[in-house]
Amino acid sequence: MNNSRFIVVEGLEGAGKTCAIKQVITTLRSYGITDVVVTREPGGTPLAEKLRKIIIDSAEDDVITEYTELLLLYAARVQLVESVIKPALKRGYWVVSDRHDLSSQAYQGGGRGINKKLLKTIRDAVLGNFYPDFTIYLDLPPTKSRDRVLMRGSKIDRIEAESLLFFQRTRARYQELVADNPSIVTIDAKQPLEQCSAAIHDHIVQWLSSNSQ
Ligand code: Z5A
Repeated sequence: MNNSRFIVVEGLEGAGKTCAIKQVITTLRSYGITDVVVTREPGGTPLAEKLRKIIIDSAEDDVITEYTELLLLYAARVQLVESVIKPALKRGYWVVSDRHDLSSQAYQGGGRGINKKLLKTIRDAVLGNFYPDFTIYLDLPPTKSRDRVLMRGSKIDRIEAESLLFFQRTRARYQELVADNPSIVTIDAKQPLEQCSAAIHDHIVQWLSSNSQ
């Protein structure tokens, strides 16, 4: 039996997921864990990357409905889980993902206001008992998230263009879900990057040691 694990980094845009993933990999490496596959959602396979483009691009002549968005996200997720994540875990690789199902619970459930029961039904139907082993949630107020996205200077995509209220609802749902789940830790993403990285390192170390017994 191998002891590979699935780790997810979550949070609003600009929360620092990219840096957090680098820190996770560095910490795992310091424990001799070097077989690591890094992926992202939506995306991570050729088909899921095509779906990502459809999901985040604006289509003025054919506006994406909330349920279309939701189903596209799950289509991309299932493709990634079945063709990349599960096979990697089976081969003994650790997997680190930039977002996973918690994003749908927060953005589509909180931001869009899609019914929680419906989300759970879809999740359970397509993912069954597949869950991350450990999730790092980077908590950032939407105003700060917006500042960082604007500072980045790149084109604003369809979801990033949503209102501040949308991101407030998304963050509130993240906070609600995190409070309920002991496999998720929260990092204050307002802190300077070095402090975020140190907190991530400490949480991973703690989690690894509590899992090695
Ligand atoms: N989405 C969804 O709705 N439902 C779902 O189920 C899934 C996704 C899976 C694409 O995701 C969109 O899909 C996303 C949610 C939706 N849309 N929105 N809005 P994505 O993960 O690809 O996109 P993103 O969240 O917009 O990525 P991002 O902007 O790259 O976020 P990040 O990786 O967390 O940020 P970063 O690149 O690490 O940092 C951004 C900048 O902030 C950069 O200049 C950093 O240097 C700076 N930064 C980061 N941390 C700090 C700290 N601590 N201090 C100061 N500056 C910092």
